[in-house]
Amino acid sequence: MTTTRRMKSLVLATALTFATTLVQIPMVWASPTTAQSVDMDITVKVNQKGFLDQKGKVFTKKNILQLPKGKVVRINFVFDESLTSLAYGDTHQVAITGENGTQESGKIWAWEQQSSITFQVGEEGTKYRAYCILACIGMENLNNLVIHVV
Ligand SMILES: [Cu+2]
Repeated sequence: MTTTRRMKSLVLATALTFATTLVQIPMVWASPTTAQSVDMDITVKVNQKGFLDQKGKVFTKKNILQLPKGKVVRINFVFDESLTSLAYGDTHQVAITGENGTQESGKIWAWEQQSSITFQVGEEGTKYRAYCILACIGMENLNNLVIHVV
């Protein structure tokens, strides 16, 4: 009886530790933004050709994604593969790396077409980089979305 009870509390303690860890990891980056409201929503389409702006124009060195300094932005990554394309069966998952580390979106695919990353933008001149972390068709076009703070 005592052994069973001890076992139960041990299992519970383990489960609690695990649950707490699970909650804490995603909070590291997100913590400054959770209490704040979002200042700006930005849509970035994702397909095998690259990251595209709202009008469907690919982000390049000449078409750079710019974010306003200090604002809390929510970048919504939208699955944009064409139904007729092989890549329609693909899955993307985007990470953004910057001065405070890396934050990941959820997976986006045919049945779950949108996922976002929210963060507070740094000072003017700060740079971030976004890239797909899955092996996908067109991954060579999804490895370096340059984001500048203006
Ligand atoms: Cu991808």
